[in-house]
Amino acid sequence: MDTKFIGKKSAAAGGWGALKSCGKQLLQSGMPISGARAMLKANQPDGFDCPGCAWGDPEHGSSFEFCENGVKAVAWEATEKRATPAFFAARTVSALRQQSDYELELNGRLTHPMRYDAASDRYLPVAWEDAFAEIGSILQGLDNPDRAEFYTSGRASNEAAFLYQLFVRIYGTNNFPDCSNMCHEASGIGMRQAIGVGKGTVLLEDFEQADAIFVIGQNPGTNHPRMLGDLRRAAMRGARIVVFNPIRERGLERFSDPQDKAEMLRGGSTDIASHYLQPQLGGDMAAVRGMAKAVLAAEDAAAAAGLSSVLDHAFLAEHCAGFAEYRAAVEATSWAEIEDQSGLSREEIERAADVYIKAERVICTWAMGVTQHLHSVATIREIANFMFLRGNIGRSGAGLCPVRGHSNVQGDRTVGINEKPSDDFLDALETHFRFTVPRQHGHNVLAAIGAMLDGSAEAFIGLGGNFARATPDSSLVEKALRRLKLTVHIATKPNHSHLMPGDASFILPCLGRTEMDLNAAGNSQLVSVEDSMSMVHGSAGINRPASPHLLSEVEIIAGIAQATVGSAVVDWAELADDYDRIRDHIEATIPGFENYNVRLRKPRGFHLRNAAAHREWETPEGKASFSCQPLPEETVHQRARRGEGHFALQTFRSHDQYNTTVYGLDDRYRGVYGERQVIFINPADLKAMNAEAGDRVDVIGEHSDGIERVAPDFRFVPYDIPRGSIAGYYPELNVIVPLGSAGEESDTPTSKSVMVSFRKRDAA
Ligand SMILES: Nc1nc2c(c(=O)[nH]1)N[C@H]1C(S)=C(S)[C@@H](COP(=O)(O)OP(=O)(O)OC[C@H]3O[C@@H](n4cnc5c(=O)[nH]c(N)nc54)[C@H](O)[C@@H]3O)O[C@H]1N2
Ligand SMILES: Nc1nc2c(c(=O)[nH]1)N[C@H]1C(S)=C(S)[C@@H](COP(=O)(O)OP(=O)(O)OC[C@H]3O[C@@H](n4cnc5c(=O)[nH]c(N)nc54)[C@H](O)[C@@H]3O)O[C@H]1N2
Ligand SMILES: [Mo]
Repeated sequence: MDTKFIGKKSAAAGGWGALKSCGKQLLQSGMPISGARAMLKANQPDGFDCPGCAWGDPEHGSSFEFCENGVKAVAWEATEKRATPAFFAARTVSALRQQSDYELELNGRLTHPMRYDAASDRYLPVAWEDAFAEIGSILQGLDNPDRAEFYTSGRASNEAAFLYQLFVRIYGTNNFPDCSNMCHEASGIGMRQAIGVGKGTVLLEDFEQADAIFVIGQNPGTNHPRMLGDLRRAAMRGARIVVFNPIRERGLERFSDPQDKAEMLRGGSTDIASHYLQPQLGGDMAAVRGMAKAVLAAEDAAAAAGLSSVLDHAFLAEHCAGFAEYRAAVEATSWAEIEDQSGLSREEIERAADVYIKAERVICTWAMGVTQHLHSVATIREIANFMFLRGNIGRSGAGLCPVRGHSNVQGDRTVGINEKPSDDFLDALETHFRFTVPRQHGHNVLAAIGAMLDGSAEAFIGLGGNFARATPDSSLVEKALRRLKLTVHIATKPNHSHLMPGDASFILPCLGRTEMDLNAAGNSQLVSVEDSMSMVHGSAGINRPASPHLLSEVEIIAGIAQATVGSAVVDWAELADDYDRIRDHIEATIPGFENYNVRLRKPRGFHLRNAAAHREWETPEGKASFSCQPLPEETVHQRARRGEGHFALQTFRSHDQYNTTVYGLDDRYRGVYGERQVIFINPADLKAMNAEAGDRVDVIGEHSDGIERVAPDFRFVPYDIPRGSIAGYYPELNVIVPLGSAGEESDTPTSKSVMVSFRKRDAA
């Protein structure tokens, strides 16, 4: 068997490997100088916000915070390669469709607005004004504004996102499918129910004070590398780090900090996790309940022995509702159930609970390993329950920390990208701008796809992103896009969604975050973003734009808006000419943005107040609310065990990708090189199937809806992962993630628990 693609794993995350990879990235980008210049300004007070992730920035941002994947994101945007009109003239759209995600973006930055020409099956250049006029006239011509879908990817700035939602609501719909629907939706919903605020309660400084940090379903070594620095500092001063992850992720085991010269010279590294638990996919609610059970048992034992209590009785009495019911639910959950569903032993869970009990201050962080399951909201409620037991919220060094994905996904929600807007927000828009706002809730991602498939949606506008590849059943979604009257993509680089043109189709190229955005008078415009810690800060690009024909996202939205709804309510051109004016409108309609234009220009920006962090509970009960659900009757992993040859599959990210953007074909931390069509699987499972490393198989979707789903030609990689749970990369595997399986309440595709089987491919 050919297993050349399986190689050595990095000994630790970070280190010289990261530096080497950076150098390579900068060289390949063809723009080392500008790249390096850009790098030095990332996440600095007077530079741009790194488009890599939504981790917070340190107070003293004077020295560059090194981050390999931040460099990749910046270099990827700063490439010298260009997808020009000549490039498009030389290739039909059908031919471009044969390129992989990796190859497509490698073609470089888009330079001109383009319009699809069906006769030649090519994209041809179009004048901005003509594009706006045609888009406006098609949108005006729809019978009903609810027949258009307005997608947002989480890189858009607060200013672009606010202007976009304003335009769309004046147009008359709340159809705002956004990447959040596939990402942290469950976190927002679960936390709003539990603590009244759908955002994390901690600040970066809290990581300096926590005695224990629980990291659940997250791979920061790849996706939030700057978080590793904070975890490492915590580990070095003796804080315990407890990881829940079915896969042994390098960055959570050991990290060598490129900022630490002594460590780099020694070739040393720091152990990150003090406890590494490997649950089955979807087993976290059971695991957390098990820890709660252990905490309650410890409380009983302490009471019997006359020792001081384990629970924070004062917090429970003063701040919480539903504790008695929760205790009963925990008692009703047996250890047998917990062990079977989590895949962890009682002893392991008790050891983790012991860390929790002994720690005065605990932070719990999580990401997609928690949010992309059927029972994600229930799991997040359980995490909150667990944290309430010892009052681990609303005091320093403690709290809940969902680690966001896209660099401004949290800000986009804050400024109104929401298909279910609150009445307060709509009232504020109506009073301030004096137009009748649409009140009916709109479409999220899955509803938008449903509407495209049943013909009730006729237009799709994408503010960034790669809708057709990021969504489940991606081959169906591609077809759905092609049936529309209008598709518009505001983008920086070509991707597969652009190659699914409707009757009229436009690619509108915009400035990236790292590029200078000058207005008519030549003044540099500032945008703003909000990180996972609710810090809002400014961002101004420093690189020369990839093409003189680019417009900023704000200008593009203003152009479409002017052509569609005119300037009766808002003078779009005036707002686009000075983003301070947009911020004045945000300040006037959204709480927390007082004095926005002044505070934004402070070095670290400002913090949006989080009531729960002050122990003010904006829940119906006015308290922190325990939930008392039973565990799911059966998870996909448990069901898979009953089916012959069935497995629970999670789809995650390699070290060389940013969502659907594939930077390269290696996954250094997992020892895979030059290949993305792989399945990580327990060696005992391979043996039981009579299979070996490198064997080729088709992955077959086994969702119970009778639809045949096949991801062809994947190869096995033996890996340290529990038996029955397997893993492979998104977006390639999105063809077998079923649209019909969505999280309860969150409606998020269940991309971390897909039932599959394998079909051997002929050795030929
Ligand atoms: N370089 C880079 N940075 C990124 C991104 C990127 O693609 N590249 N994407 C950005 C975005 S939009 C997001 S949302 C974040 C994503 O950040 P992550 O959530 O870290 O992303 P995933 O790769 O999906 O990793 C999920 C992790 O959860 C684990 N996991 C999966 N299922 C389970 C489970 O049931 N239980 C437990 N306990 N663990 C589980 C997986 O093994 C994996 O380690 O990163 C952001 N930052
Ligand atoms: N199976 C599976 N599916 C998933 C996930 C998973 O873990 N598994 N994760 C989900 C998650 S968490 C998310 S957030 C979504 C991501 O879904 P999206 O946000 O839709 O996808 P991205 O890949 O981030 O978008 C990449 C494209 O954005 C454009 N772009 C880049 N920078 C800019 C910019 O500055 N402005 C504009 N206008 N465009 C820009 C480029 O053209 C690029 O091709 O995918 C989801 N899908
Ligand atoms: Mo995300």
